[in-house]
Amino acid sequence: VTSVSDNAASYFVDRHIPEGRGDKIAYREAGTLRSLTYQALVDGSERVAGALTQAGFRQEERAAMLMLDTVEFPQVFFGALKCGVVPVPINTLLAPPVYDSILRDSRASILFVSAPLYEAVKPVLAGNPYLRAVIVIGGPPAGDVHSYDQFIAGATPVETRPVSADEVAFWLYSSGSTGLPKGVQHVHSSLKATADTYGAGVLALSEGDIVLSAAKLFFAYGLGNAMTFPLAVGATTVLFAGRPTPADMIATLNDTQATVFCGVPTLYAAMVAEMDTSGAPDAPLRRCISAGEALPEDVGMRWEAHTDVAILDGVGSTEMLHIFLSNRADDVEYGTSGTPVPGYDVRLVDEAGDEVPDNEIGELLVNGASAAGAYWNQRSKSRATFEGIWTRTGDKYARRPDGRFVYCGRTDDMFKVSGIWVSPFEVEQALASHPSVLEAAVVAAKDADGLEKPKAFIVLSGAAPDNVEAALIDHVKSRIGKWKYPRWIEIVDDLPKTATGKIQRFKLREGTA
Ligand code: 3SK
Repeated sequence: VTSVSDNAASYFVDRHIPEGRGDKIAYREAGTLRSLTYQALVDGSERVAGALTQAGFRQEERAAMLMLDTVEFPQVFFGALKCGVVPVPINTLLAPPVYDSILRDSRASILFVSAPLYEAVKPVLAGNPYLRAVIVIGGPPAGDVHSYDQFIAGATPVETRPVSADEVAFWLYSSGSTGLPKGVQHVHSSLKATADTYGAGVLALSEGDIVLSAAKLFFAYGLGNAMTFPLAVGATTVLFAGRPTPADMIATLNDTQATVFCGVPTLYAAMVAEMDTSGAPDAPLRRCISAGEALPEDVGMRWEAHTDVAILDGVGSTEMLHIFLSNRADDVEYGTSGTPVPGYDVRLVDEAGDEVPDNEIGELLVNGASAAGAYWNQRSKSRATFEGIWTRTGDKYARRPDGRFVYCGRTDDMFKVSGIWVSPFEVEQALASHPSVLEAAVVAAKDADGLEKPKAFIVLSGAAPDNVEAALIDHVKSRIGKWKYPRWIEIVDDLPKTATGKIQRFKLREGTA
């Protein structure tokens, strides 16, 4: 059974016109004069749907989106949803080989790319067998590449088409422990499920809110914060397209008078340090949230001392689309991930699958309506993660007798930097491809704020060349992505290994190698 109202675009976009919000600003870009009313979002997304349809793109084909957070992002995302094309937002910080792998894996037939990101993806376009069109946002057309303005110019608008609530709406790519990204498939109803649970129950936005999310729209956390949650209530979202430096975030809070701020621990730590010298923003903040990695207690307390607003730390995943465990505005305990968000059930299990008692560590499993169906074309990984109604998170937690959950690490060696997954294996492979490196091992180490960053142990292939550390850092950035480079490099004679030759990363972590 299909219906127009089951298309997520109907609830998040179209509904605002009969509800009288046509003239209200849905999006405003920080630092530019560009904004988008709810009416312009409806019209723009219908034009994108028309342009896609008239250019021959069909239901279920994938539209890759390598896009900055600008007003075109929601128009392309919902335009695709409206005509049944599946948008695939992609992390904008990756390197060409990873773009190549995602574009091939998804078999995207059209790519929307923001002009400043075009050079990063250009090297992999010519050899791609699936792409039939590349649309550049904010750039002039050249050769086979069309400009966005040109693409939508003559399009006849297409209204939201009926879909089934269970139909795949969009994909997000999530890093895996082998470093190969997996396409996480989400259905139309998942977007509203996160808005009805975390959005309504924890964030509790209202129409008068102005939301600023430092987490970008390509990331599940940012997609909820800056798209579905504000659109669910008819609020206004501020889009910040650049790198969110602490000074820029404070200035943007001031300029836009934002009421809600969504950050990640690394940024909160840097903003707190900035506020120690330059003072707190004077925006009327009423909600601040954090996810991506555990928020250090000290960072939460210092932020609250500066702003008088608590940070609600929570945990979510790309597979569950948004946050399912969180602190609440009237019940914050820093150093914990809080309690299950209403609408989600969680269990902690041991390796045999049996529930563990309070205060014992188990793997966190979660059940909720926003769970993804599967990873695209990855049967065994899908089966290992999506077990009936339960989704395995790979996170180890302990539940305290008061019901709060305390993060205890990962079941694998993965860790997060600024809220985005890093696979040690992937960084090691990038390091090992440098001619000066014989072997490499990477573990998470804590910085001065207690936040995890990659640390590399390197066995050199010969005498150390000058500035080998800087050369290795540049090499990693250019191969796998800008945030994954090792912040510390230690040159060692050999690496600790098991009898079968596996690196014993735990020894490096503990300093017992
Ligand atoms: O990392 C998280 O905690 C998170 C939160 C919301 C959505 C997605 C993710 C990965």
